[in-house]
Formats: sequence, structure tokens, C-alpha cells
Amino acid sequence: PTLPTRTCLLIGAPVQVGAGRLGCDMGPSAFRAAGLGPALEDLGYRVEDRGNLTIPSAPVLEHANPAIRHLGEIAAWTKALADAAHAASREGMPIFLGGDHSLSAGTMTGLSRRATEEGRELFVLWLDSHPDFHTLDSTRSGNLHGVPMAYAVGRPGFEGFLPPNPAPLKPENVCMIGLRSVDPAERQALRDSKVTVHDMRAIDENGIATLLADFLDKVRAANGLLHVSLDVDFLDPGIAPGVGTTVPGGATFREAHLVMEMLHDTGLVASLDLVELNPFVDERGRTALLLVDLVASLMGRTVLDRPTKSF
Ligand code: EXY
Ligand code: MN
Ligand code: MN
Ligand code: MN
Repeated sequence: PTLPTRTCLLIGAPVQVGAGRLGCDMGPSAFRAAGLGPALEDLGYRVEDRGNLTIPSAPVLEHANPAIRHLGEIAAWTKALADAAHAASREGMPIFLGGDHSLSAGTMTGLSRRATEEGRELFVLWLDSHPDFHTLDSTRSGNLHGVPMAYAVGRPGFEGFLPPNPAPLKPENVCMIGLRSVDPAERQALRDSKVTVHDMRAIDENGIATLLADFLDKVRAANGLLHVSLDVDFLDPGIAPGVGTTVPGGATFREAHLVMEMLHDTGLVASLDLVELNPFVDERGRTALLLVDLVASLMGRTVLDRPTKSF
């Protein structure tokens, strides 16, 4: 095969205060311990590990919703990640190592800024059992890993709390696959939006390949920049227990690999979030090892060239 040209930029974002439990701050280290960098180098990529982002001490931000916690920190993370994504997307393929899913509030807005500057549109494939479509007013848990997509598409109520989002992601450019845990407020908002939603039933009835192919055709037709946001809880807990919000009945090992191989074949993927890995709720790092194997498929590894040591 032709040697890959892009540089993979590993950017750790050890944010965990968006989740309802501790542990996601160990995510970046777990991906490194699981050999993400070397797996990409084995495929011929240049890999630059930029270490972990840090945030300045965050202000305490008050909000009328009493459930909300850590809003100031999440605002600081969102600013740092938007700037990092905007910059890195010009230098190569940023791979953000989470950290909980709140980090995507920053990555998606930074990437959307980049796309707009290039006269292109950002598209997002959201692989998750949750839509993360709450606003600051609708969340009941107050865990801000439940709001990043609502913020990225410009749903109301974030102004004055999270950084301005000058180039909101178009809802019609978002495809969610794997949903099986949607709160009532999110369900209504999704129905009223142009987000494409494929829950597990849609996958079982149509097959994941058909659903994904339709979306990829749309991205290709628009010459879009495709961002993949992979929440570990997209996967079935049986193969990926190392996540804080497991939901039974998730994607199988084979469905997940098929998604990655199809994405690779398109050459459209410009950036990636790996989020919600929580090594504290896993044993022997097997979830991190599975994720590294999936990313290798996304980047071109075929089943014939998987090294035996990868599990
Ligand atoms: N919708 C629920 C909430 O807002 O708390 C659960 C959110 C889980 C979010 C994880 C990152 O995907
Ligand atoms: Mn999520
Ligand atoms: Mn989730
Ligand atoms: Mn979570």
C-alpha cells in the first residue's frame, strides 16, 4: 500500500469532571500504555505525541440549574480544546485522547472553525449509546459529558457559560449510530432537529454498513471534513467494560471493526475523539487494547496484519 502521508497528532485531554465518576483522567495514559502510538507507526504514519493539555485554574461559574457541577472547569477545557483542535487540524490528523465526552464540545467547535476557514463543512459521526444532546437547562444529572453535541450545534442556553461557538456544526451534518440511552428531553430535541439518528434497532434491522454508507456518501458529495467521535460506551459492555456509563446491547467487535474499515476506505476522516475510557472500571487494560485495535483498523490495518501481541 502507499505509505500514509498524514501525521497523527496524539493530544491527551484528561478531563473527568464532566462524567459522573472519577477515572477518565487516566484515559490518555491507558491509550499510551496500550501502545496507540507504536500501532500507528507500524502502519507507516508519523506520530507526534503532544502530551496532555492542561487548563488554568478555572473560575466557579454559577448556573440556575442546581444539578450542574464543574461548569467553570468545563468552560476552560472547551476553550483549550477548541484552540488545540483548530491549530492541530492544520498540521495533521488530531487524535484526542479522553477524558470524558465533554471534551468534544471543544474539539467540534475548533474543527468547525477550521472547516469554515477552508470553505468546507464539518461532518460528525457520533458513535455512542447516548446523544449527549442536553442543554444546561435540560440536564438532570448535571454531568456535562451529556451536553457536548447540543453545544456544538448551537442549541440555546450555553451563551455566557461556555465559550462562543462562532461556526456551529450543522445538525444535518451529524449522524449518530448506536443510541440506546436517550433522556426524554433529548428525544424531543432530536426529533425536532435534523440530526440523523440510528439507534440499535436500526442497526439490527438494516445492518450498520448500510446506515454508515448512506452518511459517508453525503460527506463525500459535500467534500466535507469528517470528524469521528467514538465514545467507548458505543461498544457492548461485554467487550468494553472500561467505561463509566455502560449500556447493555451495544456494538459488537465485528460491527465496530466494520465501521472503522469502511471509514478508512473513504479517506474522509480528518480527526478523531476517543472518549469515556475509564481504566479504573476495567481490568488489565483490555478496553484500551481493544480501542487501539479499532483505531488501527480505522488507519488501515486489516485483519490479516494484526500482530498477535495486540490482545
Ligand atoms: N443523558 C445522561 C445524562 O445527561 O446524564 C447520560 C449521559 C451519559 C454521557 C456519556 C458520555 O456519553
Ligand atoms: Mn458520549
Ligand atoms: Mn455515551
Ligand atoms: Mn460517561
